[in-house]
Amino acid sequence: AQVSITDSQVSATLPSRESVEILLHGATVISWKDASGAEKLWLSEGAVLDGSKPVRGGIPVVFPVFGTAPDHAATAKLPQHGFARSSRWEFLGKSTSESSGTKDGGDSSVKLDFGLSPNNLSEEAKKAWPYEFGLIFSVTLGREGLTTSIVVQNVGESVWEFQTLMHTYLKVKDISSILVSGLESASYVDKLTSPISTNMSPSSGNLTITAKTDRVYTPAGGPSDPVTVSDGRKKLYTVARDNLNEVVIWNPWTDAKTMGDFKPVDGYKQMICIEPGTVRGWQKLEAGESWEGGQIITAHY
Ligand code: TA6
Repeated sequence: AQVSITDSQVSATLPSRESVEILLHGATVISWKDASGAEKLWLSEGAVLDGSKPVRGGIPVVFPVFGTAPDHAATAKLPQHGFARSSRWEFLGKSTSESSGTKDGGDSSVKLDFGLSPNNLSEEAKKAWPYEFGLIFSVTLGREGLTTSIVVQNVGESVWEFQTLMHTYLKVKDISSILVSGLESASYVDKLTSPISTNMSPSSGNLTITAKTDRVYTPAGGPSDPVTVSDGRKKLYTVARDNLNEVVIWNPWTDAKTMGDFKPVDGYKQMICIEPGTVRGWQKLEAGESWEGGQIITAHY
């Protein structure tokens, strides 16, 4: 694999031509292309990439809180979705693997590791969340897909708790023909109702996106049931989870026009956010403990 490192990003390309680009800002994956060069992630044309704000698109890393949690004392003072996506991470290194099956030889996958700890945080973030933590975010580019995983370590003396989520913007041709399956008989929180309601999704049928959608699903099958995004009968993506109990489905629909960095304003027709995470309740970490979770995205086209 070819890996190039600049002051702002790390890029990797496999011998079979798949590629990935990750900004050190937020350890945000901003591009994932298949062997033909087709981009799989949606990135706003108005995305700010200079580190001054979270990236609108790609795969922002959400930690230690999903959304805002005004009634959760430890994270109430943090910005929406926490500080991980707004901090400058360190590139820790790469490792490649060569599966015997590679016909043309060469690496069949490359793993890129990124680290975040308190000394990477702004003073205000450290004051707002004064816990001794370590994060390792890994991006593994393979021939069939992309895996992103996070290891959360409590390197301090006191217990603390967190939420984490991978806020993945998947690229689609036309949202009006998209079907999402794998959420049958899952309970979900609909964030667009007030008061916020908890519902059961139908035991059959696919979810279609025909308006603004913002739902936190907890699939009944546990933290590994895959979610599949199809365009009509054609499978586009399968998103499997590892130790992440929830998956958030979001599309801003015409509210996109209220977000200055969401460009073009009708770009919501070309994206769907499928966001694996652990966001209902809090993961508790005792001193010295660590926790891992991840997503495995397979692109079928
Ligand atoms: O994942 C869905 C969500 O929580 C939505 O409620 C919306 O706020 C979206 O994240 C984007 O949040 P952001 O802070 O990136 O604008």
